[in-house]
Amino acid sequence: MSLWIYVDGKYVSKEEAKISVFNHGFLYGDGVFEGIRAYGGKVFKLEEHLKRLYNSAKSISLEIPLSREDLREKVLETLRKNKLKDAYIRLVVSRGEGDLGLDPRKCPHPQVIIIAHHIMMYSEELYEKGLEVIISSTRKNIPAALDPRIKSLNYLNNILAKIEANIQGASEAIMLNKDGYIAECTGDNIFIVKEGTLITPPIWVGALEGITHNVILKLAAKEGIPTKEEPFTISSLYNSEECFLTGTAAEIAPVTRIDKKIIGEGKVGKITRKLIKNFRQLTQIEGTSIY
Ligand code: PXG
Repeated sequence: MSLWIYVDGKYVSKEEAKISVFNHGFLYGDGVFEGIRAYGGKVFKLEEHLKRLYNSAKSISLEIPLSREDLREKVLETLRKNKLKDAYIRLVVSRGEGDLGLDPRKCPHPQVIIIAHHIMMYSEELYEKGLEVIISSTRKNIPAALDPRIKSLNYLNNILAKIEANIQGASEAIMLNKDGYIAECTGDNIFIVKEGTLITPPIWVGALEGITHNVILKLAAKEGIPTKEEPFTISSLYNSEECFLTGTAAEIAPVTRIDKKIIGEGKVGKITRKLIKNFRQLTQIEGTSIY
């Protein structure tokens, strides 16, 4: 059975889903995107993802050619068309087709693409054992150049960090901001536990305001786990009791080794386990119904 992909108002098969070589998303990384998940027939945090998409688009002066209500409906329709209940949804809005020249005025029709498929970031074994990650030498973009809050199609510095992780045989790369504070990973936010307190870098350090990150802060508060949004350094990270990453694709991924150093007791920590359990429960009960 073919996969149906929404491209500019039409559903086309995976084989037919093509974009122009003059699309500025392709030529210049000029566009925005979202990665969304559906669990058991419900889309998790759909409104939050749509809000972030429209905010990212506004920040780059990109007008999404659909209202938020229409786009929400198209996301749900794409899932129904593909008969999906558990899925990964990639929503891409690019500047659209233009010419060889970066002036966005040459692109009169921004393009909307919705792909709904499956995703598997890490094996179940890695979630049990914990990930081995590295600290990358590639820094985050400074907000004055490209604000990390914008979920744009420009992921090159994150990709460079990911290549460093690949070379070192690690699953992920932690990225620092220009001042050496821990910011986030290539596609995930980061949390540590210190003396029982859950700590995550404030968004201004240079991270995307992760939707999973915000869910975790709320779940921790509900459990009575103290939380703090506070900048921290490499040394604090190495000496943390627990560490985990959060993202729509990775969900909650425990980290047990950083730069070959063992974190805490070298296994998935108690607070991490609790939050994974609560997160999984939440994804099963909350969300926008597809059917
Ligand atoms: N930081 C960055 C740089 C991201 O790209 C997150 C943090 C986590 O945000 P959410 O809202 O997802 O909790 C992201 C999210 C992919 C993929 O295909 C990437 C993300 C999400 C889903 C899929 O690599 N990045």
